[in-house]
Amino acid sequence: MASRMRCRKCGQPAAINMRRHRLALCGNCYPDWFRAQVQRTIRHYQMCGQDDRILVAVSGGKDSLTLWDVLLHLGYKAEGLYIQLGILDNDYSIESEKHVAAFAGARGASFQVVNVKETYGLSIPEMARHRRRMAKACSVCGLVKRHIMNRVACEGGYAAITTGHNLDDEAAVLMQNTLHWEPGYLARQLPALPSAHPRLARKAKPLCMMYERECAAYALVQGIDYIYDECPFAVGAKTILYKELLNRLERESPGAKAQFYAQFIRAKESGSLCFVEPGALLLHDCETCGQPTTAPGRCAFCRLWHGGDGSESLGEKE
Ligand code: Q46
Ligand code: ZN
Repeated sequence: MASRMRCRKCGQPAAINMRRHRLALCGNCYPDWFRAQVQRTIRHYQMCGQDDRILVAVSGGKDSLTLWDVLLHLGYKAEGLYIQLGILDNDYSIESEKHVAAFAGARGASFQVVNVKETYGLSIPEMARHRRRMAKACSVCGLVKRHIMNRVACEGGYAAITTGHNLDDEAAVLMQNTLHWEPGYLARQLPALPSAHPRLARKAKPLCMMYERECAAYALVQGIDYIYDECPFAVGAKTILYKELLNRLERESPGAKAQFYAQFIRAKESGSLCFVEPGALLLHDCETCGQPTTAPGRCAFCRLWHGGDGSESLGEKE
């Protein structure tokens, strides 16, 4: 934050100084600037049209609520999807759901909740405990969330599902995937992922060009009441280390993070960087749920529940 600097637009004391843009703005002028940046990203990557119904995956954290707030201000028909994961440490899931409900209530925005335990019989920590081969709850959680988001988006006829990933998230994932040379992940890392199948929803990350601190500043000046606690399973995540490394780079060289990510995306757009993902275009219908899957038979989500990959299944509720 910049206490002695003045807002470039109105001359009032600045609330945020963005060294990468050489731009300081006050709390009144900042939200419009932020929204204009996000709108530009949405248009450039053709994430959605002004009349489309969009689903926003919300966790109750600053980024997803910031995204929802921005989309509503920009006039998009943005409806929330909150996935109740059943994470009870520090009442994380209970508190995060309350924040989502309060946010939506204050803005008259509509949202739906999918409660994982009520729908499938086990919460995410319970699934992770049953499934010892998957060491981390995050592996199960990511799989379950992707499945639910896609199902809700397709069944509800939404034009796209949007998530609150910011530039720091994307740059950290890019660093991780580059250090481990993961061509499949690098191929799919895009601001907007078009649908490759009628039952695969379009995915978009409208905040992907905004720094995490810029999103936090937006939430602050807009008075968005988000959950400060991180998910307890996020502790020790590798991406946190990559974020720290990138922030060190950023301190030495303002704009370095943005350059790293944006140049990667530009190189892919221009065709100068191209990853060939074997079999990527060949999608099969899961024999159990019908969602697209890269291998014939059951999708990864259905294998988790009903078996089919030689490992213990979690059983069925329905
Ligand atoms: S919610 Fe789920 Fe994250 Fe928590 S359990 Fe891991 S993946 S850290 S985005
Ligand atoms: Zn399936």
